[in-house]
Amino acid sequence: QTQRPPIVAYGPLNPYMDAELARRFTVHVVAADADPATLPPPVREARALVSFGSVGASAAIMDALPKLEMIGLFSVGYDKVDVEHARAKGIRLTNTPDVLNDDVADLAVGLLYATVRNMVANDRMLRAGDWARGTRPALSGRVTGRRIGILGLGRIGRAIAKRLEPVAGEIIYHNRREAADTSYRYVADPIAFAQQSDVIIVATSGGPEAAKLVDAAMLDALGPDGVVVNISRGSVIDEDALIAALAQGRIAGAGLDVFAHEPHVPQALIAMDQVVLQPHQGSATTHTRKAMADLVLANLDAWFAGKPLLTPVV
Ligand code: 8YV
Repeated sequence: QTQRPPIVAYGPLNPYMDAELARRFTVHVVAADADPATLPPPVREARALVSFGSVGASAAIMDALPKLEMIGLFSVGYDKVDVEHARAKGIRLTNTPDVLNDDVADLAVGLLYATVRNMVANDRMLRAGDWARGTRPALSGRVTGRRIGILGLGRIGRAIAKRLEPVAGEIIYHNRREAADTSYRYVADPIAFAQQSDVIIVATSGGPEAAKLVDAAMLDALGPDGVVVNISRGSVIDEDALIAALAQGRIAGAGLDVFAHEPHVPQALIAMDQVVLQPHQGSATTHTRKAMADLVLANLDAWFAGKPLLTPVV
């Protein structure tokens, strides 16, 4: 039997992934918050690094692993990877696009309905016995007929738009550039986009270009009946501005799967009934997490067999 190549895995990831990695490699599991400078010599032999969205790969971990050839990321988003550093060092990077589109889009649509129809607040009041005691739940807004603004019409944004097409009044989108292959209406100016949207669904990739793209001005343009759903990255929304807009009724509600400082969620959001919160669950189905793991493994297998990477970023 040939020697199994050494790799580092931030983790543990999930049982399936951990077992499949262990069959192929000598795996050094490293805690996400470990100081790369203190990694012992055997770990420094690693030829690949497996990581996930919220940890990514810093310049420091790349520098601490002198034999690192590739990074297999267990997420589509690579905003926590120092991509320029990887490029400069000739380290390849792969992610997991497409396999998670459907489940992330499903969660976005679920969050939209749950938020607009007050489903979670009503569930809480029923469980508390208020309905039985005669409290009449407040009437809610509606989804059907409303103008849906997709912020970031990429792979996931399109999957969301497709699901909402049968019920939306109109679907519009804002990207940095107009997309060639869509009939949805493009709105180039972010404020005009928010003004024309009843609901904004954030589906753009994270990273510095999109940081705090949804700010106080955009929320005010969305207006008091407006709802924000975010399944992308918490960094895309100015979280303090969002909390202020919700608290002052300048927008109606929010459905959030992602936050600026996960797993920390501001107490102000937790206390709000007009907000539906999820602990970053977009891709978190058994089906999709296996598909993501298989894609990471296929990229690693390709690399160590000298074949082209399946889903390269760098
Ligand atoms: C997860 C994600 O956070 O793919 C992404 O960009 O945000 C997620 O699927 C995650 O990295 C899974 O471990």
